[in-house]
Amino acid sequence: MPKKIILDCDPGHDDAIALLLAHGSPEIELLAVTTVAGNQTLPKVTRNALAVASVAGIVGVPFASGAERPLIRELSTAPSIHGESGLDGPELPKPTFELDTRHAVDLIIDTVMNHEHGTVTLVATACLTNLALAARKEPRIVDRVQKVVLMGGGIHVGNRTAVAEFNIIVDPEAAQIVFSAGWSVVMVGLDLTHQARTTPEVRDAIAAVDTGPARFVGELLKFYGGRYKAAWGLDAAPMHDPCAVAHVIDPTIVRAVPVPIAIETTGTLTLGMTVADFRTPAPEGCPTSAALELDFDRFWELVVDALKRIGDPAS
Ligand code: PIR
Ligand code: CA
Repeated sequence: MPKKIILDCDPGHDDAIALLLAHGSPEIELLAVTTVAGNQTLPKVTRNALAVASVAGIVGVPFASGAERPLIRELSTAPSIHGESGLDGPELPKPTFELDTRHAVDLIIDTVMNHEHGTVTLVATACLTNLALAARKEPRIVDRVQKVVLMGGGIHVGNRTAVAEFNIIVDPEAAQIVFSAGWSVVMVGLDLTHQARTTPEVRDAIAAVDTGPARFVGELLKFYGGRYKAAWGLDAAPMHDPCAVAHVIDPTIVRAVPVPIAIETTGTLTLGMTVADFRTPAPEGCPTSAALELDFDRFWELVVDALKRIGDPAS
């Protein structure tokens, strides 16, 4: 049985690839896609999600837009990595369908409530505003979802500050709600995603797929890689968001260990830090876990195979 997921995202180059991976993987049934302001403003990331849907030939999946700003703080975006559009590089095709008329929070709630108990996984690759609002608006979803798998945080390293990762620090109060709600949370943070480097061999393997969507990914990687090189001096950019989808596909590829994790919401130097407590073995039933170890070859094989399966939807 494929895993049913809702993807909450802010495309975003790596979000776009996460969406392609989910769509092109038989292990995943994509129930809905929701957007939240983060990498860029809400109208931009929503348009980008629809553009990726049209590149990938996704049809019959509801897309809805959600929170346009964090719960309490001002929105801070990431144009230095993702550009002014949020998805700079390739030409973005026109959407082929319209947004669902519901707010993302209502689409998440309806989708979870309309599926059997314990069958829906929430995959979040952006800040956690929509998930926090959904958990507050309809608390029954907390028990009902199978788990939350999110790209965010980092135990040993940050990217927005020395200790905080972008998706968490943009809306730390939302992250605190999500991490402490009681549902099972798998944190796929920078400890893991910094191992998923887009090496020249990986770029060649994607180029060899030689389809419209694969060329689209190639152009995304060119822009994103260039920005990572300029900002971080890296020759092979880390590919964050698809790692969360890969964990759902096969948890032996993105391996997580149970550990209590709390979110810092008041620190002056540590705001947005994901504080993991490794002092003692995790207590029985610990709801949070952290992904620490990536099977690099099998991860990229998933991405390449998904692109092969997607083929050329336009032709
Ligand atoms: C933000 C991101 C990626 C790189 C930087 N420097 C900033 C976005 C990605 O979309 C991913 O979800 C997460 N936020 C990584 O921090
Ligand atoms: Ca993202």
